[in-house]
Amino acid sequence: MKIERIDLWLVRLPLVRFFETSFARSYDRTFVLVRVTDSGAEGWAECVAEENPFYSAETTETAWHVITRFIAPRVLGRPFASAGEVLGTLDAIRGHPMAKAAIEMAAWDLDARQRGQPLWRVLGGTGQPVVSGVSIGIQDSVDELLDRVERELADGYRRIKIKIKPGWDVDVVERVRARLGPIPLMVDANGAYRLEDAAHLSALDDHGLMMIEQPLDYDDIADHARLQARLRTPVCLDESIHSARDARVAIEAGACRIVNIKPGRVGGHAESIRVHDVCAERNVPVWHGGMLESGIGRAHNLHLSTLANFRLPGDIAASRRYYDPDLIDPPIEVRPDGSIPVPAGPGIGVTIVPDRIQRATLRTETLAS
Ligand code: OSB
Ligand code: MG
Repeated sequence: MKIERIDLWLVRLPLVRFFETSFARSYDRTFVLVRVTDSGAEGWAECVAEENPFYSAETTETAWHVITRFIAPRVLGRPFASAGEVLGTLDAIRGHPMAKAAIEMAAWDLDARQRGQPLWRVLGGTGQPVVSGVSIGIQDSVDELLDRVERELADGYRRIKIKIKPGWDVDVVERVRARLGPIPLMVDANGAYRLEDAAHLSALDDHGLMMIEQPLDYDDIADHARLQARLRTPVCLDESIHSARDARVAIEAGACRIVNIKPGRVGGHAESIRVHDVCAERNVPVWHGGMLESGIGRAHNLHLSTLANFRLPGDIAASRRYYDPDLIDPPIEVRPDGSIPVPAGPGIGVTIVPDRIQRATLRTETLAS
């Protein structure tokens, strides 16, 4: 495989409904779309960096800059035996995992298509349908949230995650339990708490949550270990894990009992597999997170989610929760049993609609060897 050309699109899609976390409310999603080409064969991926540096330090603009100035010159025209070699050629570039992952994941799609294989097969997955949960943002009222939780369960989703922040946490969980009983439920704080909040957070222990995701700061592991020692609820790390080494260090420190994998956050599929394996060796379950991806990123996530240690429902979900229309047709759909079939066919296996990309495009750039 050789990447002869890279095309970038900066696109903006309206969200079907706003999405609110502890750090921001968004009404649309702006992201960088990537296509890599080798003698007519294509590979596609999207960069999960957001327009603002609130989830992580990267933004759409830093990703564009790093891809065009530093990543493209290192990968264009270079022969790769497989896409698994791409990330290693970028070692001189510190950080910027989302920018690296965008190119690396597009290379995996290209590699799989050239081999005539579905992506899950080259990643080492099973290709079995993926059990899906949903992530429900902070709402204007608890009643609104309860209605949404009910609707998602009726659609078949097998686990509910609600976003929390100070002032929207223990009471909200209590009301969800009071109305809906022992549903598979978890919470995600996106780093909104401090270790001093441990006593308050321990009230969550009475509610049988599957986990609390990223309660403390985005770059913290040590205080998560102190917090986990004080909670019965398993801590899951998202923002804090950027590599297999981070996962190993966090597990050894007792900072988490579950790990969220997002390939964009760790530099792509190859590093995701290493995170997956580090966790599997230590009997720590992983699950697949989401970054409000279009169908292109969502398809990548589905294929990766079929590796054996993805033992808990992921934040994958159907296209129509996010974009209508999606950039792919047919869209990703969830079955009544809450599972999502993995697209068949070579690579990510979805059909991209060029017109829809065109309509969403703010800027493009082409890089060639
Ligand atoms: O923390 O998992 C997160 C969305 C954007 C940024 C961070 C997160 C999220 C989600 C949504 O929780 C997951 C999804 O449905 O794509
Ligand atoms: Mg999260």
